[in-house]
Amino acid sequence: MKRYSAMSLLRNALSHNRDWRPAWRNPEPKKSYDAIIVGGGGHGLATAYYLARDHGIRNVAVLEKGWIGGGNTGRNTTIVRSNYLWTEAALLYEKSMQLWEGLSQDLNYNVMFSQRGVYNLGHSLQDMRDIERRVNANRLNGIDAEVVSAAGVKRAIPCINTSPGARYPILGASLQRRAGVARHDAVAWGFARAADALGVDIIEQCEVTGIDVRGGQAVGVETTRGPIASNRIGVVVAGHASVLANMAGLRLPIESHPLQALVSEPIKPVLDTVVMSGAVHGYISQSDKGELVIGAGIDAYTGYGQRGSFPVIEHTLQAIIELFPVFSRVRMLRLWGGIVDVCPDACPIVSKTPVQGLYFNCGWGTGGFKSTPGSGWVFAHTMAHDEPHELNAPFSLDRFATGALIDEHGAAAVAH
Ligand code: FAD
Ligand code: PYC
Repeated sequence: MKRYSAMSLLRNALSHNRDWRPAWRNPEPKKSYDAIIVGGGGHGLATAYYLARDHGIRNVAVLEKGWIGGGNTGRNTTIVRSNYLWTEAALLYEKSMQLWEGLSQDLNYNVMFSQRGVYNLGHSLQDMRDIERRVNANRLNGIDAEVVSAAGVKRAIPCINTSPGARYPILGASLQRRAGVARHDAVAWGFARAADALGVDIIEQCEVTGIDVRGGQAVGVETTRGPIASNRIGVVVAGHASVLANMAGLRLPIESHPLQALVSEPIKPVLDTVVMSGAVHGYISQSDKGELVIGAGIDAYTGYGQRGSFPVIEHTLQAIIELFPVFSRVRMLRLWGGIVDVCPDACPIVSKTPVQGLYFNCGWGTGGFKSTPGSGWVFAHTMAHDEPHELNAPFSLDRFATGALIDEHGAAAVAH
């Protein structure tokens, strides 16, 4: 892979970037592929990368209806952590965390993974009991986690309000020090460039409009750029999972909801960690540009609009000001929404389907950015072997028939 030196950057700048090669090609779709990935978000691109790198399946197309990373990947608030309660979920997210820790080196692309820690605040005795239970469960699974007192929270985050007189007093928190944030666009671009270098065709402006199934076997897709054949199709379209499932005659236990986020005007560095509160219901970090990155819960209604309603924004900012009265005069700069795909147990589906050769990876809801590399890694395994990896076997579709649900609502952090 080509590395750019300071001299070559200077040469490119002086030549108005005339000789600068695009980071990935812009190929015409072929008539058929060994594997098709529908959806060019982080998860789809990661799947293509690991299919090519680890399983030698390189004749792969990623079909994206818009531009890569233009879905939830480019709209999320980038919190990465692995402090889930149940062993099945904890191990899956921890696999992802370990991949994050080497990702910039793997991809030769700086994804700006910053392990600045994530605090989950407790505001009642019951919150603190839940926090202790989760910290203990995490440690039993080999995941770093600790309980921090209110005084410890104040020492680490001087501008937070830990007054015992607050409406929701902070009694303590869980802390995962290896958790943090990353640069969302860079994750999509890094996986795209690395997958392209291994021969994967990334095809943007190519919407899948139908899935062809013959005799119970997936044989290809209809797209806005013509039909494309393949007997191995992975669908990774987040908020549109039910729409794609419907094309193959399947129904998924997924609801699609808007989830919003907003950023403030840039201010000087005041917050060098990530703070989340399930009870007050808001979360906040500060970006490298100085903007406060803020979010809360989903909009309760279902829909496909990439925007939400004003009451949720008002509630979100009330929560943040409750925790940080000092931010009450900071002005908000912009807000946006994505469409998240929510499962009844707040856990994903990474699974084979009743249609042979058709695989779905969805249901990550409000928390799938953190799992981008891990999700791609297990999904590539599932598609390559036609069998789930042991890490994603518990996340198969059949859990909704057997009842083996993995309830992670408590760790999902953003209520849904
Ligand atoms: P996407 O990035 O949405 O990719 C799916 C792609 O499929 C899209 O690009 C879309 O255009 C494409 N597509 C859809 N239909 C078709 C079609 N018919 N044909 C071709 N392509 C199609 N998670 C965290 O872990 N931490 C967070 O802090 C966090 N914050 C969030 C904040 C917000 C506001 C939102 C909206 C989400 C947040 N999430 C967070 C969740 C996270 O963003 C998602 O779970 C994750 O990014 C999903 O990645 P993906 O690649 O599956 O989906
Ligand atoms: O899953 O950690 C998370 C998260 C934070 C904000 C949205 N999702």
